[in-house]
Amino acid sequence: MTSTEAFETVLNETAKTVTATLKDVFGSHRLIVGTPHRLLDAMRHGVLNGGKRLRPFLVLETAKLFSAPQQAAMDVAIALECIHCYSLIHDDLPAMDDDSVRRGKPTVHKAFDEATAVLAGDGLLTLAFGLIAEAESIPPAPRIALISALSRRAGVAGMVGGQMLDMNAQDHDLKDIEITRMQTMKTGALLSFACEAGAIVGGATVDHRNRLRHLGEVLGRAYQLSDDLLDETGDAGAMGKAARKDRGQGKKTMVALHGVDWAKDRLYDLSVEAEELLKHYGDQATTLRAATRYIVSRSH
Ligand code: GRG
Repeated sequence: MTSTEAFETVLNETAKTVTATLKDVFGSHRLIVGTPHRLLDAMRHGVLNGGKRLRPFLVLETAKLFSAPQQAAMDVAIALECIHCYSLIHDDLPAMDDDSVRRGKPTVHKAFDEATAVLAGDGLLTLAFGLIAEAESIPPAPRIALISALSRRAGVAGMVGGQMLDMNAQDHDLKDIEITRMQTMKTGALLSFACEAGAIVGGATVDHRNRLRHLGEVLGRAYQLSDDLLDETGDAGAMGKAARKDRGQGKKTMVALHGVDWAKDRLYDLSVEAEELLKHYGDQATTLRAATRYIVSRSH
């Protein structure tokens, strides 16, 4: 078994636990009472449809560095996955990326309709903040810190703003620095929240919070770069080679701008930067090191 395969096994195990917890949340009294059936079904479709659960995994693993209570870490991990799934539902809409398949299944607007998909995304976004606000596993001060950090990272100066920059970029060429900014906001912001959240629930110092936020940013850049490399070179993964290449056509990416070899060198630089940050945590960070290698190597 290669180290990537070993890591995928660990990631899959975590994904199963996260999905089981999400099933509990979406079958709970809190959601069933008062939510229109069709809306709840659409939200379930957008959340319980597979997915690697990478963001929850990062919350849970970084929380372990500080021996944070597992329930507290899981509560944040679930909220973050709700936000990620909302972003995918909206990203797939005809007004945005116009995709009909997500995680191997029909997108929410295909399985339901566009208005329901918009509302399902809205429902998941607002639910996420409610789940953290009501999480009794987390004391009030870190709860507020989490809500504040998540609102910044998921919002207009984070993921939503990054998506706006991406939409604006459809009709004109972007410079290197503009692509980096857009991707840091669109993809990096939630990953940086995931890593920092572990430090927040673990009651860690500001230095740890900053370091782990930085780690998340580095992982976000690496994740986006490897995703763009997969689009450029095509890959016979879940999506299939032709679909991958087709999806990558005309996209404003660093790989399109600088080429495949440049991107591979940059991925190596990012893995070194992540290793440096993880050195502070010694053997406790073994799984996070494996996560870094997985993110960097999934495109080659
Ligand atoms: C609509 C506000 C709004 C934001 C959309 C998530 C997003 C922002 C856009 C997705 C665009 C994209 C292809 C980004 C690259 C990173 C990536 C591959 C995200 C998909 O996340 P994964 O790989 O997916 O973690 P799973 O399905 O495993 O959860």
